[in-house]
Amino acid sequence: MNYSPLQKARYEYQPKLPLILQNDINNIEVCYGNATQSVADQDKIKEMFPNTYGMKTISFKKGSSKAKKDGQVVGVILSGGQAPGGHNVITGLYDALKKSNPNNVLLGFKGGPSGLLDDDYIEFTDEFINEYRNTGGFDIIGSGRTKLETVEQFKVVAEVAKKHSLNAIVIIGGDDSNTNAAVLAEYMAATNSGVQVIGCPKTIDGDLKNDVIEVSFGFDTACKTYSELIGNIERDANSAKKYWHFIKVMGRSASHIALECALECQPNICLVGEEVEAKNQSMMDIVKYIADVVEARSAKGLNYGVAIVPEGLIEFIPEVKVLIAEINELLAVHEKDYAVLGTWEDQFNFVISNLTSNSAAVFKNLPVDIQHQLLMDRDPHGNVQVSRIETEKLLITMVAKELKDRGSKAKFSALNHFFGYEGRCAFPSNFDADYCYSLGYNAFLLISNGLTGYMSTVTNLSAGPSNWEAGGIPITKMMNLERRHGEFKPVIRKALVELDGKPFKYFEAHRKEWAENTCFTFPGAIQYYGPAEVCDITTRTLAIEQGN
Ligand code: FBP
Repeated sequence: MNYSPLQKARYEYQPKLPLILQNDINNIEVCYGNATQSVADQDKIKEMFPNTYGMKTISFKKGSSKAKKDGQVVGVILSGGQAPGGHNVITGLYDALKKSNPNNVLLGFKGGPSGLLDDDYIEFTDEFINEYRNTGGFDIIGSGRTKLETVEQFKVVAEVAKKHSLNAIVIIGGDDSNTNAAVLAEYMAATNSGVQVIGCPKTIDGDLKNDVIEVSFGFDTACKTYSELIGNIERDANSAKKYWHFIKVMGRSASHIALECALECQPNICLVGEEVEAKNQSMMDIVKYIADVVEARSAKGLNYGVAIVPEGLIEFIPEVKVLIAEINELLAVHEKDYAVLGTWEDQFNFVISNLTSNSAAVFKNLPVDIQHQLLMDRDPHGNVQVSRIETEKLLITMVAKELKDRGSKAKFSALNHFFGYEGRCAFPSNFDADYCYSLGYNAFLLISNGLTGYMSTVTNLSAGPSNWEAGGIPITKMMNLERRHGEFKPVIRKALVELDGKPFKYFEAHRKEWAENTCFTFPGAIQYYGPAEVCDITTRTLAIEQGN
């Protein structure tokens, strides 16, 4: 294999650990904090997780370790969408495990949760793992979106674990995948299988977040990658002065990525799904707002601009949200009836006749492409696949029509972009390389201390690795009940953009100025080498949240 100069250089990078994890593993002592409760639906979640509910928070201090260091056989999976840094979680876990005892074993199950069901695995060796240090992607073992939820599946996992004498499984994933981790941990505890389950918080979307998970890994690198591209487009727009660029960025539900890119690039418009929902803004309200900005800039001779559109916006627009919920329910309940419909006309009529009159009217008014996209298969967790709905094109069409209806003289020549997959496998930024390595290393400490049903946590993240703190949080603490596939299920609550949070408030205070004038900022490409204030900075969101 040929390596790029950067890949060769990144192999030499030594990720930084929090000070506590730099101690000899024998000198790291586990500390138990307060007992926890789920964020909502406490009684029901407690009933569903009798063995893993209410556990204490975990931190570590220098002291004498009672951890089990030998005979550790750990399995690991990558689950869900790719996020930069996943390889470093595995290398951190591997290094801690081998440091503890070189005879300890790490198995990587391939292709996500299905690797555990199919017993498709590799045993990591130094030679193999070294090829993946500090690199992007999930290709070390691959990923997948299979949901582990049935007792039959758990039994298979337990058999596979028994076959390999696994004492722990680490699930590296987002909110849905860590929901899988919690359910699996409960099953393993209830059946006295002796298998511990530990989660690691991954997702570029940044919506796996709470008081102890300050950010999910991959968010930093993905946002920096998108922001570089958005900044470049801003400079192009400012040079040519003839196009409006509508840029959809990933983030299946929450608008954290869009907001972070806006904070980094200061575009003319950034829509925030959570605000749209809170203010009950209809599709036409959004279109009118954009048209107003286009006209205001045009009046100053600025017939160009950049608008950031979060991928999840469509699900926050009240009338579309109701429509999607009705379609989800319909497709879940009438799955078989719908599957046999052969033509688009039959599908269209079936959907229209089963929707409420309001939703049927909304559906009929959407362009045919969007209608098709709203009916596409759900992902295995029951989510509509928003990355495949072309909201940015829909907005361009509707804004152009609105300007025409107004008899506007504004020139509106618009181009659409979608930045999604290109951000998910970049070489992890120094922040993500360090954070992920620490999460993996820390996961081993949770395992060796006999814990299960926990998520690995590293906190105080804007203060630099030497000030980071390591620990664990019970996954059930983050759970509530949500409607999925037509039933209520226990899931980790998604962290949406908080409209009274400091990052949104900062954006809100500046957006008028950014809309009417041209205040673009150009973050440039991720820098891996050079001054710390360029290379080691984290996101604006985290910096603003933590007052740095
Ligand atoms: P995860 O939540 O699994 O990390 O995935 C996030 C994401 O990148 C979303 O931003 C996007 O909507 C989705 O994955 C795309 O999924 P797929 O890779 O299956 O097309």
